[in-house]
Amino acid sequence: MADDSTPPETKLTRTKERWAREGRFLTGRTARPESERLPPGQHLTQDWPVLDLGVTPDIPLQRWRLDIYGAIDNPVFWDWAEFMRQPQSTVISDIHCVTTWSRYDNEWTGLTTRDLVAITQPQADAGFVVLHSYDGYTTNLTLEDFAAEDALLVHTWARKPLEAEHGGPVRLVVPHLYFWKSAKWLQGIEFLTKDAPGYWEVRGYHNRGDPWAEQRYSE
Ligand SMILES: Nc1nc2c(c(=O)[nH]1)N[C@H]1C(S)=C(S)[C@@H](COP(=O)(O)O)O[C@H]1N2
Ligand SMILES: [Mo]
Repeated sequence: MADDSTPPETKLTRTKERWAREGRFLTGRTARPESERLPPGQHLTQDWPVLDLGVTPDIPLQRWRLDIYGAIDNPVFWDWAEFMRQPQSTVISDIHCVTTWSRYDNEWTGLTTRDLVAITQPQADAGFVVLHSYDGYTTNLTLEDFAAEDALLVHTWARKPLEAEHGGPVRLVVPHLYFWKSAKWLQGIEFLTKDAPGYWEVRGYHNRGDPWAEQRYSE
């Protein structure tokens, strides 16, 4: 369950913190999405690696809840049936992970963040969003990045229920940023008037994470 305790360190989280200190994988090149599909320093993979803090929360659908709250006019606290009654969209997009793998043409189905914003009505001074996950993970986005046209809360991948190892029952997908911004096992979405850096953002990773600008690490 999500709580306020810091998730445990593992070999992988320690390695990734070291990469941030060393500036690992930075190429110094830049590329434009229009001219090249693969961002600088990335390589293509056909399979779909699993990356997380090392714990896969088990969330039966009858216990699953999504809390959406903070600087919004219409907070919602959905159970599974209510969440599934929201508007449904399907988007195909590419994944770019900061550990340098990319995966093309993933078919995602769920509630777009645009529809979510229309439902919850962020207040005029709400410029930031923090995602809270069932494993204790957090990550932050500007409201603008969160509400990107192709971002969505996903329950279905390639027409099958999203597997637990990839963040099921529900994860966020924000395709235009490195994949650490796409929180798995989503439990809460908090709208804020001030930015609040999340798990990786306070451990050497970039606050925004644009793969085309190679925003891997914080300065
Ligand atoms: N809740 C949660 N979400 C998370 C993470 C995590 O540890 N916990 N890891 C992030 C990172 S670093 C990556 S690269 C992607 C990996 O998603 P995947 O395992 O489906 O490939 O999930 C992101 N979302
Ligand atoms: Mo990652």
